[in-house]
Amino acid sequence: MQDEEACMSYIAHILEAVNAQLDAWYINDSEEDQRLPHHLEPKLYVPVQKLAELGLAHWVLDSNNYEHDMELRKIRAERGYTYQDIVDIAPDLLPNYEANLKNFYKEHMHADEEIRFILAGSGYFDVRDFDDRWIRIWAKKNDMLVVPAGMYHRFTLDESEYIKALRLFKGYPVWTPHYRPQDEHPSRIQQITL
Ligand code: KMT
Repeated sequence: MQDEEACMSYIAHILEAVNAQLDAWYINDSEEDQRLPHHLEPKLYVPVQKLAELGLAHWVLDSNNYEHDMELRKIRAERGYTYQDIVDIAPDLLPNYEANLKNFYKEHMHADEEIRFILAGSGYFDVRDFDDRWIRIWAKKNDMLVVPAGMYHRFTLDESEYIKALRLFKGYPVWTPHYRPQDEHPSRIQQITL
């Protein structure tokens, strides 16, 4: 029975991965609560191919089994992700929650990739397209996302106000945000000359 359940859960995961579409859309510039979806009117969704063209990588993995997941092991080995830790973000879990959420939401880039595997909850990663327009990516449980080095982005919780994510990194982790503008930063120059 247990084997059967495990098998069904595995098949469900494969089907989900095959149909993997990351929910993403262009947003308005309203000053309303950042946790709202901020859709344009009418809504304008962004296909996953467009995200790939921007350099974003995405997988749907099995977060319930991430410690033993072979696909995750393969990605870590191939891309050199040697470090990992877990971050839990919610009003009652994160000290100085409102201030921290504001900081995550300030437009910035990093010198390295930002790799997040969502283990529970959900949140919005906003990234700039090549025309400098914001695309909102709704990252949910089982989504693994790589924001390339040098890409302007920001993060906010959504209305559920909870996310738990595995953070991965190549080597010793450096989380430093470099706030816009960063026109002279080598990672920024490399990103725009892709
Ligand atoms: C971080 O480093 O904690 C973040 O980038 C916030 C988003 S992680 C879901």
